Amino acid sequence: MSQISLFSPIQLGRVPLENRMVMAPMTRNRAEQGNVAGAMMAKYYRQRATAGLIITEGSQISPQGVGYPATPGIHNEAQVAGWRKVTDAVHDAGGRIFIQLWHVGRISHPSLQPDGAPPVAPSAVKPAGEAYTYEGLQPFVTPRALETDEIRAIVAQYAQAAKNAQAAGFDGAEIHAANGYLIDQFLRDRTNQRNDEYGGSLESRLRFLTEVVEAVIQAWSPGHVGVRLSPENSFNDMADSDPQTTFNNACEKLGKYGLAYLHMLEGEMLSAERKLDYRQFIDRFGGTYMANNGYTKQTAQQALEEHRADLIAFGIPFLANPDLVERFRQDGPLNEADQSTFYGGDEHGYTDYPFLDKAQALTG
Ligand code: 8OZ
Repeated sequence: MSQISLFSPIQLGRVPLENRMVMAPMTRNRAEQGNVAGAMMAKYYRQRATAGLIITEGSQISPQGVGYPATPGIHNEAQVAGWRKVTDAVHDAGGRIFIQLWHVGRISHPSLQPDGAPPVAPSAVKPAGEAYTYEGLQPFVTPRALETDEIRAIVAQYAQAAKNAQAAGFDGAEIHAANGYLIDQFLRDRTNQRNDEYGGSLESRLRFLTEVVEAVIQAWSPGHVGVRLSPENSFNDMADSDPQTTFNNACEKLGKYGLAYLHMLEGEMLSAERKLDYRQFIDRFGGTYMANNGYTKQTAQQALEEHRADLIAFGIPFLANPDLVERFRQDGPLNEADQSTFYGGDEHGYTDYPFLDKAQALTG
């Protein structure tokens, strides 16, 4: 019997992939003026096109969705044209690429918002901590709770962003419902204290997610759409009183749409520990499951063999090793990631990580 390996192909919804190694979405703060993807981003993603699938950094669905400097958007023509350079570069190198659709909700700052307005959220609950702004770190402010009608308008913006992504040449879209951003703020009860149809009961907390999913699959097709969740990640001051139940229900609902995949950030960001029972999430979803967070070649291979995942998303390893697939194939050495160049800056720490094969670096 042939073993499933990281290097075996897989059909991801409507999209065939050459291997099961996914480049995880990572914010790199290198968009150009107007939050437009430029040539430097096209080069970075092209260098990583041997991943079975690339998932881009979060890309805002609206000006209100912005939470960090120099992060790309997908809500106007210039941004679509910018991303077209990226998708062309990746496709030219034989890769596949999904865009991650993002609205940060309360994880923003008036200085990043249209007209200097406060950020929006399900409820007026201020996150602990500080926002990354163009003027440096500044304390978070109390967000404004969205009106019910505004929520419906944001759902429509997700659908439009998916159409824009299609026009930009992406192979699909991942809905970012993880890590304490807007959709996650609706899912978890620390941040959702509403008592309309979008909060109160668990059923109501799940409504915004399911409406966004329904709008996006209608705009594109279920086989081109994935969703990312992070049930126990406390990043961005998040918590839920009963995460196993909340996310069991979310996974069961998501399982009914025939999505391309469910992408799970397991555990706390950058930790190997898992407190929740992910088997319950996998079984309730029932479709293609992409695991993420702290996997090595060995633990990834083991997860595939034990049917704890169908694909593995690698973040920092892909950031620092454009040819991670080849390095894993050869059991080659890995470059070390330079944390000081993760967020913002130029080509340094972005497009200058070396390839094993120096000739490849020149054409990359
Ligand atoms: C780290 C720094 C900035 C943004 C996420 C988009 O957690 C992010 C992010 C992570 O999904």
